Amino acid sequence: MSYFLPNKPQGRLIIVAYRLPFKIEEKNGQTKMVQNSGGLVSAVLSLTKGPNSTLFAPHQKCQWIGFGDSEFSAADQRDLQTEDFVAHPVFLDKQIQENYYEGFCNNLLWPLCHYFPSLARFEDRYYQAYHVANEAIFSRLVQVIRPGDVVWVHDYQLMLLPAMVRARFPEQKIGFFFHIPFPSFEVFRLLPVSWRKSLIDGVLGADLIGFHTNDYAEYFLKTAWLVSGYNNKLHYIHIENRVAKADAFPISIDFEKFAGAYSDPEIGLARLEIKKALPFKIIFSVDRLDYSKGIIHRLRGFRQFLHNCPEWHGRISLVMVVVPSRDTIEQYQQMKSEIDQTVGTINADFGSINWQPVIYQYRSMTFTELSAMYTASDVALVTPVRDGMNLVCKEYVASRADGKGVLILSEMAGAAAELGEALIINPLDAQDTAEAIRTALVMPEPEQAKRMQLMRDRIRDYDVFTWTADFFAQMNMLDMEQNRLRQTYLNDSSTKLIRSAYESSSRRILFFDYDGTLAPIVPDPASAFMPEEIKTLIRRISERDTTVIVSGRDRGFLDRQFHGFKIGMIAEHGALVKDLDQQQWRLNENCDMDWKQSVLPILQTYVQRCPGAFVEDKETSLAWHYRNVEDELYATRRAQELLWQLKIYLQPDLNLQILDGNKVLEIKKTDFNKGTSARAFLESGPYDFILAIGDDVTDEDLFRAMPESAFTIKVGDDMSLARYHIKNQGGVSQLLAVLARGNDQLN
Ligand code: GDG
Repeated sequence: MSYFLPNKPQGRLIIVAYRLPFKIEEKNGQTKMVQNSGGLVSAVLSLTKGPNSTLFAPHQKCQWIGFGDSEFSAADQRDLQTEDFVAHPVFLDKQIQENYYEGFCNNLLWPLCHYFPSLARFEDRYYQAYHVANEAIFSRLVQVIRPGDVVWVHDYQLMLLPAMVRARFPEQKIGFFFHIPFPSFEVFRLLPVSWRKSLIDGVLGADLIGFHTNDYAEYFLKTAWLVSGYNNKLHYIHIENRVAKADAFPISIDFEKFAGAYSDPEIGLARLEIKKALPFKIIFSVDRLDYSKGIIHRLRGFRQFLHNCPEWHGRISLVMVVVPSRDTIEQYQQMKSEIDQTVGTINADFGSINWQPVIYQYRSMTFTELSAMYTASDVALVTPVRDGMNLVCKEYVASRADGKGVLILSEMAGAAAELGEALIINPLDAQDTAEAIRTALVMPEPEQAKRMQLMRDRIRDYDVFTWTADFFAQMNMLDMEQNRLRQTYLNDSSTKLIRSAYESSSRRILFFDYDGTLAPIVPDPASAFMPEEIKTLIRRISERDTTVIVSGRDRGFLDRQFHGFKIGMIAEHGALVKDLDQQQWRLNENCDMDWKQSVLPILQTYVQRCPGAFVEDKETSLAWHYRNVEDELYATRRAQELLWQLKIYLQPDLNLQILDGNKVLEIKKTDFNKGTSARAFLESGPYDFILAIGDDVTDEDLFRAMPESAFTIKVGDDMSLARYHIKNQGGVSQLLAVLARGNDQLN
């Protein structure tokens, strides 16, 4: 996989996350920084030191801002650095910390994003503390940041921060990554209106917003639209004068670290010890104590398996390690007692003096122990009821350098989107889990190896280093695209520029789209007429300059609207052309219309399925309009469905194309478009002033066909190739008036 990496490093990398990348240990009265071994830390290191280090200024340590505990407060800032990182700890008042972290983060955002709304607590004091905590981090960042630095904010604890940075430092490059699931709008909307808006607006302060899966990115895009009114196209979101992007970047692991562990002698010894102690099939699970991890459901599935398969009694054990976490919270304590009890009951009901079905440990493991368990076990049971990604399953797969082992994976983990060769289960379904355990235990080794190989290749190709490189490559590309994507609205100075170019030129050509540009969009297309003011202005302009109407309309309609004008016309998206002399229409090609018979019935079906939609049968095309459908969201979905079906259904040799226009899908022959027909007009003379204006997706062909020097203008705020935007159709007449005035002075 190759990525775009810029040659010119700009600034430093500033990571902002809840936790700092190291712990402080005290030895002989001296403080020592011990770097965390987590994936994010080494991934970040690869950005400032490894093959991707050209992304940032050379020889600069990574700056890392996060919350510090009491050990940090005792340390001097000068000591808070290692060879690679400089830590900037932020301290919170104990009460604020509690309301912020235990409260808003873990009693509200965490359960909500993991689809446990009944556990969510909506307290005002939590929200206030969340603000204070984000502001405290921001104040520290202000002391650290320099122009050109890139800020990368992590996770649900800091959703307000990107907007704070954007407001103070509008030009700063900001990335944001959300490590947990982003829920569907139906769940996110449970938050109070002002809270959900500030969270979404907060995140939208970033340039690039990353999620683990495409689903989460889509949920976020929809939420951003419904909560804050920002529309998106192809993952790009238009926010006033800039463009942000939300996309999927599935986090991964340091593949080689886990793959290499298999042949590490110390790990090999530990593996032998395990196999000696448990001389039968081993099923392994490890996770933090959390209701999202599905620990109780896993035990139910295992119990069901023991019930279904007595032949396996005495021949397997489930080694279940639960790592202590948040156990000061009452909910977590209750969950722990429930786990203790369930394990006890299973062992009592099915075990014997010689055999314990569940070996349960409530503790954390060293890396050696963990790798030994990964490589010793026959089956890994990863069954979260919700998980942003889940790295344990990727680590298990990477560790199996021997090609053995079976992964059972919950469909609710983000990782399931990438690891389709695992046995995918619904963790809430005990029978499904039990059946998968049985299948895993009898899976032949060649089958295990085949599945492992495919999953291992995939994780090796997209490891945590590729993940960071991918994120920053996208960030740089977005930076380069900004100018093209940015919506520059026509203002006084650009209008003046156009006017003076107009006045100083001698041979001018102007292209105008009709619907949505010269005439407002109205429910009945037959009554979309130009306001008198616009009609007069166009007449005045066309008397002096070459003026061309470029429309999707049929020729009869255009003839009626521009009767008596000295004007060129392009109808049906370029299929028909009428030159300035107004003599006759020319058909762009020999349009064989037989294809219509096969398309019309599909369009009519969608008229039935989407009340309010209608079909327009034009001379050279068919159009399915949905501008009159009341429920816009529903209509847009139906349009996408129809688009998809047409793409599948239409035979390639029909040479048809589908134009996804403004509330219309139009099907026509491929060999022409608004741009190709406009070019023929352009070639008719050496023009020194060229202007093209339109509102529709099909007008992008027109803009693309224009030379660099042309003034291209998009009506509306959708993404466009045009140089300028005008907010809405109402703004067009002002521009025409300026041109017509220029026109008058020239006359
Ligand atoms: C979030 C999201 C997303 C666990 N116990 C021990 C231990 N671990 C290591 C594992 C693994 C990591 O912790 C846990 O990975 P998860 O993916 O489950 O991550 P979360 O901490 O829940 O955090 C999650 C992740 O962010 C990344 O974006 O995947 O969905 O919730 O690396 O190996 N490591 C050792 N001993 C243990 O006892 N050595």
